[in-house]
Amino acid sequence: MNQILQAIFDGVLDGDSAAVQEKTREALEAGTKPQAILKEGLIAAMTEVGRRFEIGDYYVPEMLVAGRAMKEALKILQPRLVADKIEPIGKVVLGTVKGDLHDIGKNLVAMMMEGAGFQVIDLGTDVDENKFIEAVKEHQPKIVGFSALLTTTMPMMKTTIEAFNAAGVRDKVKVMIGGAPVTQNYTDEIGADAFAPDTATAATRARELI
Ligand code: B1M
Repeated sequence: MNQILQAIFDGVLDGDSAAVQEKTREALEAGTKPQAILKEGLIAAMTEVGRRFEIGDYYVPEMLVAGRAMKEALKILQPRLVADKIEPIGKVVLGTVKGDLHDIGKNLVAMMMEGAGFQVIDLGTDVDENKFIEAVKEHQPKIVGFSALLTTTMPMMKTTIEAFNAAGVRDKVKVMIGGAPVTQNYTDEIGADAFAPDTATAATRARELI
């Protein structure tokens, strides 16, 4: 890893938002690809934050400041990650499921989908099944995406699909799911239409779905 990417990685681990922003700008000016900053700097650091949390080296406050540092850097990267505005090819409603407050991955997926030409309606975090159903009725999207980062909130994806069935809206949309604990097996098990392990795949799958 080059020096600037290493500094971004270290800055996220330290939760040093100012340093991460400065180094992200520096990296872009030096010609580093935004995708490399994202993958090798920011996402790699978040993976390490998660590992440290798991072994008890980090606690929630450390995860929180690391998350904030990453979000600030994403604001700088966003215009470079999202292609120039093109004619929208369809609407996507996105949200993190009920009980879950993680939004960094979802925000990235939103960014990539916008880049792929979708109009994204982002419902935020802690979105219950009724809010998803209301959004489907109001916006009539082609795709609804659920994100979940916790094994305890992942079952809300199933609950939400069941609520879609009960409300008679399931056949009006394609459902895409993703997030760290989500797998293709789980996708098949709950009858979702697509799974994406990362943002690039999410944009590709979304295009395939419509
Ligand atoms: Co939390 N947290 N956290 N956390 N956190 C994890 C998820 C955890 C794995 C850490 C660990 O133990 N190693 C663990 C979950 C364990 C489990 O369930 N098995 C955990 C825990 C336990 C918790 C709390 C319960 C801690 C506590 O309070 N005791 C708590 C829960 C709060 C709640 O949600 N109710 C909690 C809180 C938090 C913070 C608020 C402090 C903060 C979130 C800040 C924020 O999001 N605004 C936080 C963070 C930062 C993390 C880690 C460190 C990083 C998550 C992240 O942003 N990753 C995380 C550890 C880890 O994942 N390594 C952890 C970077 C992001 C780009 O990746 O979100 O996976 P990710 O998204 C990817 C793909 O999954 C995919 O594309 C993205 C890009 O590749 N993707 C989709 C995501 N959504 C998609 C949707 C799609 C398609 C693809 O289609 C619709």
